[in-house]
Amino acid sequence: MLKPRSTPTRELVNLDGLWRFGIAGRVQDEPWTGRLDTPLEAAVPASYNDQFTDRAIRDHVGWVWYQRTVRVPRGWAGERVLLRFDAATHEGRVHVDDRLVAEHVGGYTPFEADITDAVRAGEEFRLTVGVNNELTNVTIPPGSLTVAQDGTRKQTYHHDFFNYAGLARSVWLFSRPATHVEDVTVVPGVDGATGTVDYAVRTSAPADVRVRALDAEGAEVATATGAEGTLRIDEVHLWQPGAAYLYDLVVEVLDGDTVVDSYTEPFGVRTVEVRGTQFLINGEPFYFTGFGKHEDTPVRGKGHDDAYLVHDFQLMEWVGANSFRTSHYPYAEEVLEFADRHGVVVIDETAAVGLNLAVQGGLSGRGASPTFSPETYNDQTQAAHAQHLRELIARDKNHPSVVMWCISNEPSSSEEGAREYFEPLVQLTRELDPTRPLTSTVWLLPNAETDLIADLFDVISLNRYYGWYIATGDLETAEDYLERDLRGWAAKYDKPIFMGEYGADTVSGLHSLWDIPWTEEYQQDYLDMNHRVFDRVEAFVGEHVWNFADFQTTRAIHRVDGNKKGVFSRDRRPKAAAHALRRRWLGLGNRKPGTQG
Ligand code: GCB
Repeated sequence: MLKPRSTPTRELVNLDGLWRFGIAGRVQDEPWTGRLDTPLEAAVPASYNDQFTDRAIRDHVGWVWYQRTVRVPRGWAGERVLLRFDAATHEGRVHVDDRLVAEHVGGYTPFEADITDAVRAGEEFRLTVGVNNELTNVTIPPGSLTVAQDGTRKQTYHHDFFNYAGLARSVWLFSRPATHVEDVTVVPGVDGATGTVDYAVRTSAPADVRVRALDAEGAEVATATGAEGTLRIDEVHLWQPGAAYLYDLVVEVLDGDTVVDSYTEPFGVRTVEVRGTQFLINGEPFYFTGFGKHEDTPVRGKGHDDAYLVHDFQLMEWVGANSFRTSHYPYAEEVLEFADRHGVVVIDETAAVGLNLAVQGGLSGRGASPTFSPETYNDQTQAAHAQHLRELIARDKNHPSVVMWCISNEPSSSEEGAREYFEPLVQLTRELDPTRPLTSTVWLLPNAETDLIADLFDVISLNRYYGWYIATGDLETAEDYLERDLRGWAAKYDKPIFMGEYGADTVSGLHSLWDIPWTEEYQQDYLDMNHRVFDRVEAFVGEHVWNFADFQTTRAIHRVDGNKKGVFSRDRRPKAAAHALRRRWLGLGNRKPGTQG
């Protein structure tokens, strides 16, 4: 789905700001039929949970309502008028005045509604949006929902991060010509010094199409007509990790000589390939350094914030990180665009976190339910996962920063049914995007012998906590376990091995002379131990520390005011480990430590 942009034929109005807000049960029934009966206002974009002092709002399970009035610009008569929600977490229902105009399930991908027939240029309408935060066995991410006899809804989670919800990303009103560009796909390639750009344009109705590639200075470097084709860019300027370069693809829909729609999609020319145990970008071995992140800040929750965006990327550059993973859901599009412009490499992850009842069962002492079964994660879950993959790839396929899809985090990959669940999803992802490698992270228990799905993927991504959850506080034993584990995978598979997560909770400012978990010294020693092992394993292609920053977690997990595995605190101050990582990562030049540049 194309990002709404202002172009010569399209206009855009941002609807962020303060909206009337209330939770179901405290506002009238059918709140879209009139003015929302509430004293509250909530900021958009931001999760609603932490904006208020009321626990009933923070922990609310079910629908909440947002409302504002919107005026359609008077010059839009004759244009199609659309609403676009960058995200409604996890389900959205949109009403224009009394009319339902859109419903969408999935909290981290955008959706739009053509409201032309419901509004008039120059006039106002009432926009009411319901957002539901419930997670069940058939949502992505999944959760468990129980309803008590008195109707109280209780939500439990299969992930540790707080279930921030609401309108955490921007809302837009935009105009589009009736005959327009619906979609653009750009697949770059390299042929010697020439860039090849396969493009495909979908229009809303049969029409002539012209495309022009402009370089960063705006000079036209290639042009073609037709909805599909290949552009050739001589002396191409590659998009490189750490040295971004973007072209623009200007797509025009023509009626004779008249341009009826114009849309500009930025793109980069780079290649990605897995060959043997190497991960190649532009034909060069690439070594990932960086983090698993979260969209998480005080007060805003998962709300997108440009200041944090800039600051987080500054910190990543400062520490020498060349990449990050959008753990555990697709991030705001602004984040990927920023990564595109600044040469930061992204592993783009779906929201499929928690397809794993083995972890929960073990911890609760109730015994594990089977993860994949008609009562638990079933065909409907798989269909929701497939739909999520379609929406993610439709949104992010043209970002040069995205070098790999991570289709799930820590599923129960050694359990019966895992293969049947994942094989069709892997196949679907490869059909949707034949150009990017695929991975899925492996949780701490399956090893090379017990895992049932690793062969389906191109890169083996391991999340390992030896020295934290296993062999806690005993880094010698942890080192031995880790090395044996990694060598097991290296012996079995001729594939790159990547550490998707490794980390130790650390309270900023807590120090000790001794090797004591939770201290800043322990976090450093823990990371050093991991790095010693990584550097001994040849197939190793990168390391993403868990996590970039401390983040808020759900109540039902043993944490001290959130997950403290951040290398930076939640307010982005460096722990000692940040300085140690900086010493290791700066100057690596995207190369594995110890290899020649
Ligand atoms: C994991 C999960 C991540 C958790 C982390 C932890 O394996 O992927 O979401 O936050 O462990 O700190 O326990």
